[in-house]
Amino acid sequence: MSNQKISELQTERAKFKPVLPGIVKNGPVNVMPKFGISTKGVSDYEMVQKLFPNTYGMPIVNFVKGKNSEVTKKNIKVGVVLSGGQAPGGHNVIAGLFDALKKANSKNKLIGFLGGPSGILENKLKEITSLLIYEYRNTGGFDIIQSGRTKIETPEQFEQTKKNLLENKIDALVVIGGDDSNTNAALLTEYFKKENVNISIVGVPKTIDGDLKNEQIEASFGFDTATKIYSELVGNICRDVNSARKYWHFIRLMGRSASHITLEVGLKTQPNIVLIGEEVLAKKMTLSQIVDGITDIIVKRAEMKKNFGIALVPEGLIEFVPEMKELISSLNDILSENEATINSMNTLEEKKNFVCEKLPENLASLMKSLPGIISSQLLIDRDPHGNVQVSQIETEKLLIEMIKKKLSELKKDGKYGGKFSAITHFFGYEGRCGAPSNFDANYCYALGYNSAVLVLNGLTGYLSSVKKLVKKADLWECGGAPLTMMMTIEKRKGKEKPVIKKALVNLNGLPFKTLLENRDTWAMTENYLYPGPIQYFGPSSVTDITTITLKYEQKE
Ligand code: FBP
Repeated sequence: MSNQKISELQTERAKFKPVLPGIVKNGPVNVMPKFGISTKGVSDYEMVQKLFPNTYGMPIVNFVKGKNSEVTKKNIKVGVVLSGGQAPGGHNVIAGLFDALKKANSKNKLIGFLGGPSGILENKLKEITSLLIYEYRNTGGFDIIQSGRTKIETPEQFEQTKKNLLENKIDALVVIGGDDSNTNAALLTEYFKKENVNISIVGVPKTIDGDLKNEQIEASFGFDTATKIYSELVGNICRDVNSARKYWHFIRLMGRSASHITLEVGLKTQPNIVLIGEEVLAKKMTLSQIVDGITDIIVKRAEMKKNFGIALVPEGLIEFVPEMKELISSLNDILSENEATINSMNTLEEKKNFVCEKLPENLASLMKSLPGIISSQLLIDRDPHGNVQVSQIETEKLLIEMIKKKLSELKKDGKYGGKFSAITHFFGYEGRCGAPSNFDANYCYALGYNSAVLVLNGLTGYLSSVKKLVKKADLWECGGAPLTMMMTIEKRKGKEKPVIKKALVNLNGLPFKTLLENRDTWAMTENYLYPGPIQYFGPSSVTDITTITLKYEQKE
């Protein structure tokens, strides 16, 4: 162990032994894969099938009890890579993977590729040993091997990956990532099949955003811990607001496009306003309609002498406002088609003028009407997958600016007599590396352990799937879901591409319906809830609770 000092909590938390699902708890030798019927994609079936001729249609796998001594005979070397944004519990995925591999055969090896997928391309790696993993069990962060957002998608990158994995004698690669990283894992699997490369690829569903879920994947790991951390912070602000009674707090919450995080935190803390991007899209709301709705609540509360409140704003909101969605999509195309020209420009003003000339008239005037800070933020570099980096766009400031304008108009007309003093927050990075909750510590360990069982059974192109998550951990079910069954076709960087379908907030689902039923009351009252910090020790009613989202979704 290194001499680095660790906190008291870390010392105690290192002793936590994750509970394994009963089905795999006696090791990989005591389970057998049971195959279901063949699967198909989510939509655009023909096109997806055409793009994945060798891997499309594979069956779902469930692990059942059985003797499988073959898995102990092989002596394999597995690579693991952490891809994309951090999410609490990543270290436990690696711990579970490591323990299962060693349980099957002590000669099995686990190799970590450093700094995300670029570690594979640049051949930067280190062996995960029992001494190394010991320090990271039940801790947050991805620092054991770090993460990165490089993607492996071009034929040259596939070739380089093949070369490096073969040279390192890697038998299987476990990709811990979100929808985009697992899309690339699916493409790599297809490439290896085509090239007759005998290396298995297995994915693990990671992202705090909660948008990598479907019938086979009930939750992505990290969502539970991150939302608990944000809920603690929002709850604390609710209490501050109710004590001081003088500010409106606008809190933007991470989550990329989907509003799952905001919805979960909203249900846990019951603030006055909870905006949901998916609702804005469904109702085709304009920015000024959103602003009118918020302003109406501010005015009504002011009439009750309540010049304070809390509004939650999902970071992806801006992408769901139809006019903004159209603007962002046109900007994405212009930026990718004119990358070199735009990069050669020295000032933001120059870039803005350039894109405005290329935009259709209505979008150019929308771009020009936005506050300078927002229009500049819309032009920042896209991520390697071509997505706009919504975490860099301060939507809460845009809303406040527009609300202030509206309130001063109302004041002039004698329709508003209150005071509006707003404070902004952005909670995102605060939650991504938190020490995993008991749920995430167990779930991640199970996902990692299960990914090893998939690999040991020679399966490839699967996402580690651990289900029945509202039950106790020892009752969870384990198996694998083919990556191609999650695929659809979407436009990325101006081109039609196969992608894993992102799960957005279901407006007919119980989590959103619960918000809908309560939000008018929450708007006018101070029915705030204070969830407090994550508890790692104490009664199971507080240490082992899962998210409201998962609980309600499983009820449906
Ligand atoms: P992943 O989809 O890679 O898990 O990322 C999650 C996330 O935290 C988003 O919520 C956020 O928009 C984004 O990462 C921020 O990215 P970065 O870490 O590059 O700033």
